[in-house]
Amino acid sequence: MTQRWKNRPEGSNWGDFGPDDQIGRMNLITPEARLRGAREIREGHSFCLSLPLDYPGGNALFPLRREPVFHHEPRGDGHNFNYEMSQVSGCYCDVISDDAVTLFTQYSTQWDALAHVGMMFDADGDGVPEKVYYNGYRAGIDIVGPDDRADDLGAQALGIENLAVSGVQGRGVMADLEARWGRDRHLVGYDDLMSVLDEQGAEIEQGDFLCLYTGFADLILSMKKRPDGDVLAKSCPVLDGRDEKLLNWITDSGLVAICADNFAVEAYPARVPEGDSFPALPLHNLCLFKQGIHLGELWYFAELAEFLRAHKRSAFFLTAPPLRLPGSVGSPLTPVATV
Ligand code: UVW
Repeated sequence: MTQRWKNRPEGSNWGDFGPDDQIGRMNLITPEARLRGAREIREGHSFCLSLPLDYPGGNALFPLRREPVFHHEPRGDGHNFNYEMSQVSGCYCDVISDDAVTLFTQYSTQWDALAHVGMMFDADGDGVPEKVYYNGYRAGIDIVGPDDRADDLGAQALGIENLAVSGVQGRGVMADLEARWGRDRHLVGYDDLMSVLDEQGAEIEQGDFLCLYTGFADLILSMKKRPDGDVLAKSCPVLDGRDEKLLNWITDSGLVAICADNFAVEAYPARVPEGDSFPALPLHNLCLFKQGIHLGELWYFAELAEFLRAHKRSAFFLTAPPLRLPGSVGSPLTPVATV
């Protein structure tokens, strides 16, 4: 139990959940918050909130290349696929298939771990900025990359397995941005978001997951694994990470995560890169670095949104654990909504 910082970033909650905390605002998912979510189960229908994990297809969306994008290998070398157990013993009549998958953890429907985005920041107060993550965890010590030449690589702290063991369930609240803007590009700031939530009669309470339906994942599906980056960059409403009022509301709202059906939750790049140093992804900076708010990206909401519209509802019970992948900075997942 040692505090890892002397300087706490302005607008951060570092230390509020303890000096060793690694799950941030997910601490606000209390038994009461889960029960409030469970009370949204009224009809017993459920919806899959994941894209097929071989979507979007290609690399057109990503500022950082994520390769190999998705590689599925039915182990067809005669040992693992359609393997006749009679080869082990003539008495056995079973036939068994195995396979392997290689996938960038942030390629398709995913959670960002708190180890995904940090910042150059002077946490020691010695006047020298260094690479720091949520709650003061350090690059090279806690988040260890190949260049660090250490034995134990990966997120030794803040990895996605911390989220997996916390039990990710609670009340999801949909902000149906697609209903307002369709497939038109629109930068959604605080006033826009509040107006959509008001119109839906939706309210975010402490411990809720905010889910943003923008239509982006539907557009990706329609491109049949050949995503057109230019079209996607000009389509669909997306949060405006430059809007300070929006960022302040996220801080004050008590929400535990923001889950969107687009590739970065916020518009990227947020602004033209010139002048002083600033985060390319200001909403990631607030959420992952300062507040410990997990981000879900490339989720799939079309059928759930249709149901909620038809039933004039906005809330549902959400179950969304990541894979328990030790040391990983993100995870694919298959979230489920129950209504
Ligand atoms: C980046 O593209 C940097 O991150 P994310 O996958 O969180 O959008």
